[in-house]
Amino acid sequence: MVESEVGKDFEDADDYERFAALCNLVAYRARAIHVKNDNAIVAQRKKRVFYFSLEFLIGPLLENYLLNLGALETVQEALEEMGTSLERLSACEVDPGLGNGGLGRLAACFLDSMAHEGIAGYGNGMRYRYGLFRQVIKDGRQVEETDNWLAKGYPWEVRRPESAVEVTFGGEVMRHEEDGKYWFTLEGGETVKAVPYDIPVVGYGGQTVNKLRIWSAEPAQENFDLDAFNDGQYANASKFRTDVEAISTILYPNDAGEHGRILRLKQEYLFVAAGIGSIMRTFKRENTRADGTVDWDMFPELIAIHTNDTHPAMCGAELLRVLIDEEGLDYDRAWDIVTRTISYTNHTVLPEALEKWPIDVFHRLLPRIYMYIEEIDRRYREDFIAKHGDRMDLLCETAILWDGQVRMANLSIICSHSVNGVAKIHTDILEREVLNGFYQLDPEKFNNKTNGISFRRFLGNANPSYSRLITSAIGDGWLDDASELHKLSAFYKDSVFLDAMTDSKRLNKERLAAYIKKTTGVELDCDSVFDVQVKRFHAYKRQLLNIFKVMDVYNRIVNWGYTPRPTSFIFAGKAAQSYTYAKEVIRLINSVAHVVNNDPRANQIIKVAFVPNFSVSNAELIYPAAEISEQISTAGMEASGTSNMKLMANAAITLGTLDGANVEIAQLAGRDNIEIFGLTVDEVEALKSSNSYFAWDEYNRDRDRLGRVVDELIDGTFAGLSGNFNLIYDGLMHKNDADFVLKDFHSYVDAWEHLGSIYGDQRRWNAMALANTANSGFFSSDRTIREYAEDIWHV
Ligand code: CR6
Repeated sequence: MVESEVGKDFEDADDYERFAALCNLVAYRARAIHVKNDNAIVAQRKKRVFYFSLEFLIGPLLENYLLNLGALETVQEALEEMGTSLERLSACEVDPGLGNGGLGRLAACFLDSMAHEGIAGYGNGMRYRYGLFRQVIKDGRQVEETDNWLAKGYPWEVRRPESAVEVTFGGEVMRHEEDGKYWFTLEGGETVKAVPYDIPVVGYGGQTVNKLRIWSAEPAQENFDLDAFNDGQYANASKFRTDVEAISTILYPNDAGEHGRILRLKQEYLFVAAGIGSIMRTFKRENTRADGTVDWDMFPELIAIHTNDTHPAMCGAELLRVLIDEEGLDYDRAWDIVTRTISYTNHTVLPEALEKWPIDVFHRLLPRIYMYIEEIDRRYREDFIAKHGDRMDLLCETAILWDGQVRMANLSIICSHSVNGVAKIHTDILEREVLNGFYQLDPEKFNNKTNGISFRRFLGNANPSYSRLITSAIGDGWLDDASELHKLSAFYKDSVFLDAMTDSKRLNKERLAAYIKKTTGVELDCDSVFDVQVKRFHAYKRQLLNIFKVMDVYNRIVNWGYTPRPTSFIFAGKAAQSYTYAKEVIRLINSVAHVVNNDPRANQIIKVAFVPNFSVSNAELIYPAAEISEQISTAGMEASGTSNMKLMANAAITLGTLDGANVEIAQLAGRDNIEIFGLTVDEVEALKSSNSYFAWDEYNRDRDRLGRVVDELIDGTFAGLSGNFNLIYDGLMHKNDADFVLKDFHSYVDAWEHLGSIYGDQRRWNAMALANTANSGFFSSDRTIREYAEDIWHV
């Protein structure tokens, strides 16, 4: 294979060439299965699911695909015989940063699970030229560098120019009339070519291979200006190409936040229009009758389109446009097809993340789509007034066009037959508050689908020592069906098993410590507790609360001779490039690390490490080594969270608030096996609505510990690396601590100390940790996908 792939002998090929050849071999096998599956889908008239998402954080694929094809061990052995190793070759794999955080990784886990469940499920996304930025830390600060993930090419993708779709922006809508009939066309505008790249998605068991299709924007015609080029104006000569390609150049680096850029709107329309164009083509090929007519009634029977958050909100309007303008269906029939085909998941309650676009911008960029949105809105209002004329308050809340803006969540909901949240408590909050208007009108449309994760990747591949231990105890059925992990409950009192857990954790801690030493220079003590908070940086996720705890522990060690359980505090995560506050929290963590790690009075007891550039690949080193899982968001703010599930599966004990999926973790693991602290959702709501929370009261109540930590933000204690932290100080003391950091401080530190007191009894600790793994099976994305398949997609 190496010979034919790179034209060299195996001996002469370098690691990358060998790696690429191996990928090609796997992809070759995968594509053969895919073609077979595809033929069967057509023959059996099986329904296909298209998962539209602007983000897919797929991570490295090689080891995962070998595991799924049942070839992991064989390949490992073969490579060793050839004088190399799988570990060495997979180290060459890039980790495509085509997502921000949880939402993007969820989409990738869903692809894996759809393939595992034998569902014909396809991802539809964007092929960004540059992934999310690479984070480096300089003087404690996050610095963003370009992530040129395609520099060496990407061995898993296949370019499919023959399946390109033309997409038009701008232009003018013209009305035509003949014999009393009228219709519209779009004239002029800028037409770009969306070119798909396909990546195979290999399901566990090797029976199903689906694909992820990602789109790249290219000029529709080669508009190269030869005259300009000959004049020496090279940039002008290819300006058009550059403008078009800009559409698929970057992924907006924002997690759960609004993106107010016109290029973002272009991306949203491009991947929607291209995706629907390609679905249409296949549908028509497979459903055109002998007389040339198309069996449109079959459309919702054979196709489900799922919209991941509001980014694909235009799916409804685009499908309507194609069915009416291009296929000649009447409005009512087309609308019926739209609403029976589309479904929508909401991923956040943050008001700033509920996407809105100014009508004038929208109208100029997408005039025909805008007309359809206007029509959807007009009919919605008409129907609303007929049915609930006395509830104009609800109409303000639920209409699409309002206050000069297009409200994308409302568009998504109106075009969908199903709306779901991503954890029980999140769905409750949607129904009760954020989307209450819609819920009152149509409660049947709402349902919950608690998120899930891929156990094969995050336990199977990421944690080989623990996986082997689990498999030796209960067999490897858990890879196929994570609920089998329940069988581990037979080992809660098995001292041999519990001691083996310590050994496995130790190996993982050493592996992570070596990585942290290499990337940051910080040396961790593997006898200390590994306390981990890894996720995007956001005020509501309260990394600030965590570092406050570290500052307090440090103060007490240095001043009061306090000896806590020795602990390594490990942080990782990126902050959106423009999110100054979150970046200041990163700088604070690194500044505290700098002081603590260099203070001989404390550094034998505690250390702080910030792992730069959090990504799927280093996450796979971090989760298995964790012992405490920090899930400390302000109650009511985290829709679900998924690192909480990955850490639970890897036998870390959750220290968390009753927020997002933590609530379900607590129920499943049992309250004795998880440490809950802090305000509840109801308490947070009560404090907010009564305006009875005052940050200064908290500060004054405890000047010795909490007050001191707050003062240290601005008194120079941690200013050594790059200065004080006035912005954070102001947010707490002058803007009254919107995230209740001060309010939850004491119950949080107490809860942490309680965990530290248990840790000394390793068997007790491991039994608790094992109860977490044993009860984590519910959080398999296979389960989540089965629920989507049954309740929403009907496949
Ligand atoms: N930031 C939620 O905040 C959830 C994921 C996946 C998020 C997080 O709690 O687990 O989605 N929301 O459902 C958005 O991105 C809008 C996230 O990743």
